[in-house]
Amino acid sequence: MQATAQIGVTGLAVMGRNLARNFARHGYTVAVHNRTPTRTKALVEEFGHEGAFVAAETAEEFVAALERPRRLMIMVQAGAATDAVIEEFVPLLEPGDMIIDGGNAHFADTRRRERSLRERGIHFVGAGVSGGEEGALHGPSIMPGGSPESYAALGPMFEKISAKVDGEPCTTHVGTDGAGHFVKMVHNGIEYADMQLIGEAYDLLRQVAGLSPAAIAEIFREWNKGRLDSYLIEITAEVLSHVDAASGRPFVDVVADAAGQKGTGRWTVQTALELGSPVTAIAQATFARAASGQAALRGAYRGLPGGTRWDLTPYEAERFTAQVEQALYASKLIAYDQGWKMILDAAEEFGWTIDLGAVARIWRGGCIIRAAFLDRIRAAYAVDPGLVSLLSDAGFAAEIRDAQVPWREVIATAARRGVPVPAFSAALSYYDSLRAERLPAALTQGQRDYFGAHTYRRVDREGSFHTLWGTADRAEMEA
Ligand code: NBP
Repeated sequence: MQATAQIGVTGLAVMGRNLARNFARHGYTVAVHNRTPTRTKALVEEFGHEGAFVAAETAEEFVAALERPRRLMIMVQAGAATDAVIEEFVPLLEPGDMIIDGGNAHFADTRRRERSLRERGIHFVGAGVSGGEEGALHGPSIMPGGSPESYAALGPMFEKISAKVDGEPCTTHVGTDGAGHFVKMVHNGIEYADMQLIGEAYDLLRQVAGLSPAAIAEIFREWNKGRLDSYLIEITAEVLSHVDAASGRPFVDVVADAAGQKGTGRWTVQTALELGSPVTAIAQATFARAASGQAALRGAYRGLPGGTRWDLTPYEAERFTAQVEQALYASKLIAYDQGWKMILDAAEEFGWTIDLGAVARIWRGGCIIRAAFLDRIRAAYAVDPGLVSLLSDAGFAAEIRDAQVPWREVIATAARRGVPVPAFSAALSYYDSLRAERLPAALTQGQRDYFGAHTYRRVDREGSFHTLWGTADRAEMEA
């Protein structure tokens, strides 16, 4: 077989097939391969007219079809399948060739694979791909990690097939080894938080303001014209205005209220615990999904006393709606700030150089959290690339200042009424914790020293100290 293909895609289920078509539609010759060859045949039969495909039945044919250095993209199930495919192809490759894993790999697996393939002279690029099957076909957000040399060879291709916003591609070289998959994981964690916050805003408007799903859909449409403008707000309005054909009831009322997850939110929280990154809003969003699925536990709690009910007048409902918008925006700002800080913490831990403004740029299109808001984040980093927090930016700080009263009133109302707002509350508590002059962590240190002689530091002197709690005079000694 003649080596004519600039890129090869192996794994032709929904994602791989659509990415292969996207490359072909942009003028690349694409070698295509799948473990089960019927998928390869089906792709070429159905979409062969869209561009230049080279169908390969065997791994050897596939590799032989690729121009050197070879660019081989794997789009198979994450985990063991990805390792199996790597093992199958590596003996057929040469130093300088590139393997791109576009699956949803855990970043630690990507780091392991990159290290092992580097020793064999092969560039391994863990690339987060966001946007689902539609994004894969029409323009995803692509988050590649790996060596700078591999990005030099792959970047122009990714830039062509990715989503574009204001003419700029939604891809960049995120960082070395697992940085791309790490950033994709945090994207999904932020997505969990964003969805949960929107869910809580809906629940408040429904339960406190007494509005119907259709009326709330209209409110979301209005919000989507302002600073909350985003794909998630847009689809929320669509879901809320949908009426179930079979029952004639609002769609949202006929769907079981137990939310699923594929595990990327859980990975974000597990990793955050290891890094010591307090991503509380993301964690609460993940736990909220878990709680929704605890049927027996919910049965045990159902009927226990809750808050006090009272009806709002139309004027009060309108005022409350405006307050919820403020609370949603402020909480969202905090959730994003937590995600960004987690990326900073990981960059320090793993030695990555990550341009946080570029991360905001590549999430403006193609992916699930795409939003006008990300342009603001990008602009904030353009002014100060070293921002420790989004709230160090004057514009965001002013918005959080303006949101203070409504943000707190909404959460207080939710508590009085007994409406659960785990992510709103987590965001506000995070904000209050970090702005506090003194935290009760001092007391925690005292307790730790009392029961475990863990020692403490003092505010007025250098060194580590331990109090002899069991003695009459409780003397302090330097540890
Ligand atoms: P799936 O995750 O459903 O995987 C199916 C593909 O994996 C098929 O091509 C299958 O081959 C192949 N495969 C399996 Br399973 N085990 C294999 C093995 N041992 N050796 C070789 N091939 C094997 O496909 P997908 O939904 O298109 O997703 C592909 C990747 O992209 C996944 O990692 C996914 O997490 C990620 N992703 C998915 C989305 C999405 O919206 N679906 C979004 C972003 C990222 P076969 O045809 O022979 O069974």
